[in-house]
Amino acid sequence: MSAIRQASAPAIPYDAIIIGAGFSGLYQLHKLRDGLGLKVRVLEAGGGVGGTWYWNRYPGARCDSESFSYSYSFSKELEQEWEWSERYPSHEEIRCYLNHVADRFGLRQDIQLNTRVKGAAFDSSRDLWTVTTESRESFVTRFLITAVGCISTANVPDIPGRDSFSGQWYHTGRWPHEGVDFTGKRVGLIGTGSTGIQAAPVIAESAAHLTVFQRTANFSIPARNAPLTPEFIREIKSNYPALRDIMRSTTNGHPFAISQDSALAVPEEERRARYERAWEVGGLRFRAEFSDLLSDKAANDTAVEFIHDKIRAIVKDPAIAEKLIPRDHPFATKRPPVDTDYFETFNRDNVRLVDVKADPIEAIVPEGILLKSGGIVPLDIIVFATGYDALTGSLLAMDIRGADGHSLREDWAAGPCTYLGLQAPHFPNMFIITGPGSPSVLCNMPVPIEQHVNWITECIAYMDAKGYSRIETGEQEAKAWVAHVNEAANATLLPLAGSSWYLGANIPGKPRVFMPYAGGMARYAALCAEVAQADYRGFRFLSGQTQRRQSL
Ligand code: NA7
Repeated sequence: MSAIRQASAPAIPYDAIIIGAGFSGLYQLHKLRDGLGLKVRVLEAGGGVGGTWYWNRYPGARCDSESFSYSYSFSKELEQEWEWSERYPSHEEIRCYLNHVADRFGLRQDIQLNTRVKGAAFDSSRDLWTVTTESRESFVTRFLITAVGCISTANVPDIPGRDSFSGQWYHTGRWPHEGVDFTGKRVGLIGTGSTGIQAAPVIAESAAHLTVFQRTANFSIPARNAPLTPEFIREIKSNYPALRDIMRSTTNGHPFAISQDSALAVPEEERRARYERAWEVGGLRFRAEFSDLLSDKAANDTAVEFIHDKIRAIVKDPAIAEKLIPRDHPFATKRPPVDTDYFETFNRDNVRLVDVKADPIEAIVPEGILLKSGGIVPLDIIVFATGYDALTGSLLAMDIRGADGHSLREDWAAGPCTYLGLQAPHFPNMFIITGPGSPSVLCNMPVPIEQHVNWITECIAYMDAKGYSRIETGEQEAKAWVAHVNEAANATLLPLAGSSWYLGANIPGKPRVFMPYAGGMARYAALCAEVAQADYRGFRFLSGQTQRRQSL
């Protein structure tokens, strides 16, 4: 606890309670405890650290950011001692990395596992939060920091008859730790987002038969995953500062620059040759080949046409290829998957594609999936790769009550409302890491995570130095920020993907609001820094109960 608090404040059990022990919770603990000397506890629902990566163990699960960039930058020693083995890290390797971080920085002693937070309530008379868990423990704390991840609350569609299924079913985000043996089984995979696209080729290799139930055809770029060579690792390790500079200077936090060239400004032949090269290089770099793929529909159409041709060239059966060709959204307006042999999988004899837009899933029956046409697809295992209640699901699963009894669920009934994605009005002393209204899922996640954690830590240090007990933002600030988030999204093609989880459109009844900040990571970080420099413009600080106004 800081000197100021020790001298003037009554004994308070915790300075900060952090919810979640993933990438963000681990770093936030390190910064507050080891940087500011605060008393901090992390409450984590899982039985281990890792957050999203603790739960996501489905076949083929790996990150689509390149491994060396999907890492912390705060410790030069950590950067040098950790060795990634492949271009994209597998879920096992990411868990190893995060467990190594937890051990190396002595974090475990302040992390309480198997502890699901049920709710939290703010006491305005004392400027303190009381956090309660499902096992009825409670914790009193000055600051509440949610590090609950953006894609952690599994969406299992409520298909009639699910519980009547005589086989096994699994959601990819709740995968059994012991794995699932597909040998000799007839497997149904529902969903063709990043997850389904990663899982299908791996499941097809061991299952007797795989049926992929596709509602919306998706774009995918070959990942070109491969082991990293010792020379490459040496090169990365000697260039980390420059690579981190690139990551912090781009819109999306990835370690490559986005081309300045418009796709429309180069002759067709050159454009095709460039797409061809980018396809061979693979991964999210494909999107960076031209500057305007996400801002100009005609430019985007050139990428769409190229990818359509690739799907036609890879998939041998022209009728199946046509079904796999995405037509309802521009390229990269939904989170763009990267794959290993996804389209090739449909050339296998043991794989079938069912277009559930043409023949919808009517029900799950004991023997498999019943389609509207009356046909039954017989199955032993159903895998739901049906995504998440993203960005708000995990926050609203808790009953969070702010000042004057405000409920986060009620306040956000029409959509999330935050200032900078960092705080909601009426929820003083509560910070949200990579919440709605921040760049979060539009980026390589460790970049916004480190930026948020650093900002929150500096803000708390500032408050302690000034003797403030409360920080809160106002409705005007949040409304203006939400308007800016909309404006930033509307300057891109992103809202054109009507069924995207960025818009909440994948969850029945969820308000359709474009949630992440599309104005770019670098611009966002500069804005946050500017706010901090201007004595936290848009926030109000109070000392004790004196309600002294600052900044607003
Ligand atoms: P996504 O991207 O939300 O994909 C979910 C998929 O499941 C998508 O194809 C959906 O079709 C499909 N879906 C959802 N509900 C149904 C029902 N009821 N019937 C048929 N199909 C359905 O989730 P992922 O797990 O793949 O990826 C999430 C993120 O994790 C990813 O973007 C990376 O950031 C990591 P739809 O497109 O809605 O028609």
